[in-house]
Amino acid sequence: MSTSEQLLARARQLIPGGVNSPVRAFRSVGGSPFFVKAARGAHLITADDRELIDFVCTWGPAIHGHNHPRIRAAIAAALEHGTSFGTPNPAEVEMAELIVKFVPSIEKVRMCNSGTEATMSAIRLARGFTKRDKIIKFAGCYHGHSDSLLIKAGSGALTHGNPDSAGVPASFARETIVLPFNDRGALEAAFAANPGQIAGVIIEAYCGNVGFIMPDPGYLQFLREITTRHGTVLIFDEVMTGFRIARGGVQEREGITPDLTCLGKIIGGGLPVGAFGGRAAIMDLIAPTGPVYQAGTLSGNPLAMAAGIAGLRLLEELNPYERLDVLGRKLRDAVLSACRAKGIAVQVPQCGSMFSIFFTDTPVRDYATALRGDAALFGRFFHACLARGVYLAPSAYEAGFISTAHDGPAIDRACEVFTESIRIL
Ligand code: KE4
Repeated sequence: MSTSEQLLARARQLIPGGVNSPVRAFRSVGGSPFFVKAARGAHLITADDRELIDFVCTWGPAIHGHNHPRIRAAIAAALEHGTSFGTPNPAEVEMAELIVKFVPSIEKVRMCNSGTEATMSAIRLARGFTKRDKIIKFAGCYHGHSDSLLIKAGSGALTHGNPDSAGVPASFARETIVLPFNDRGALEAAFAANPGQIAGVIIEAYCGNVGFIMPDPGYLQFLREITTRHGTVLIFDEVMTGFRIARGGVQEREGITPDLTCLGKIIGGGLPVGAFGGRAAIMDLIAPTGPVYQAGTLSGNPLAMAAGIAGLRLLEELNPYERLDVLGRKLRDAVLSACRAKGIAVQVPQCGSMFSIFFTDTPVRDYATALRGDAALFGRFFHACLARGVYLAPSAYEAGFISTAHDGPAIDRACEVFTESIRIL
């Protein structure tokens, strides 16, 4: 047995599925997950000493590649002074100043410890601000695993075929309206059917949890207009796209100003961090300045702040977004040309360092069209790439991520592997 197999056998005795997050379990692509003992740059090093080119990037945070020396040094320096104080610390102020500087729609921000906490808190805040109960989300969008949002969710929920999780009371689910992405009529109808009742709309403006799906031109502008018209809080869940699609996220690239924004992943530099922020008039309702309670023992802890600050400062210095888009286009073009040569239908939506691969001839613009992709073929493609040293997300319903560390040999080798893997499908 390989080291990974031995570890998995032990893990399965003690941890559900042997994993601490379902998407890691390879359930939709088949086979068994490998264990990783180290990571650096564009590579993972498995427990059996295989080196893999990594396009998961720990599900988004590693935009500078793994174990970047600047981030490592920042954590080490912070560690000299301790790990957590349970009091305000200077790094929290610096982090807040950076977030407000990068994301103009954010006037005030609260740190937490995961994307789930960020979106859960933003929903509660929208309800507290409007004194309404209903929220709108979109099929296939994943906003973490809080009860109100595990309805027709994407990512692992979709991968495992349980987009509506067990254990969520029907009374909770009734307050969540799920609409198709990219469908203006459905939005109009939902607001007409629930006048004065919709507290918030939460959206992944660029979807990254049902594969990668971008909005139709004008859709986000329409969403901003209709939520303003109805006094509904517009929440952009930029946990995945924040600081990745652009310095200021999708909202900067699209010129949209949401009322609240949820963040995570990149702002933690690989350590557990989430955040939510937005208009001061709304944020001031958060305890202790207002009646909407939200809290966290380790929120803003100095180690995670140090890692995140180092990562954001690097983004400020490097401004890598055009370079990342060049790498994304290289990958996209390699897959498109290989599939054309093979006669396989494929869609490769890509923007900057985010992409996904749908084996279908139908342009993918929502949950329904994403499901038309050939997930079994994706599974075969996934394993062909893995056998050749390239690790994609182990699900047809996830996005791929590229880091600045992929520039050079890694991206060239990955394009070769994609081409070879498609040729033998
Ligand atoms: P976390 O609670 O996992 O930190 O964040 C939840 C979340 C919220 N919003 C968006 C847009 C997200 O993509 C996520 C988490 N993304 C998944 C990957 N698709 C995390 C991977 C996992 O669940 O292990």
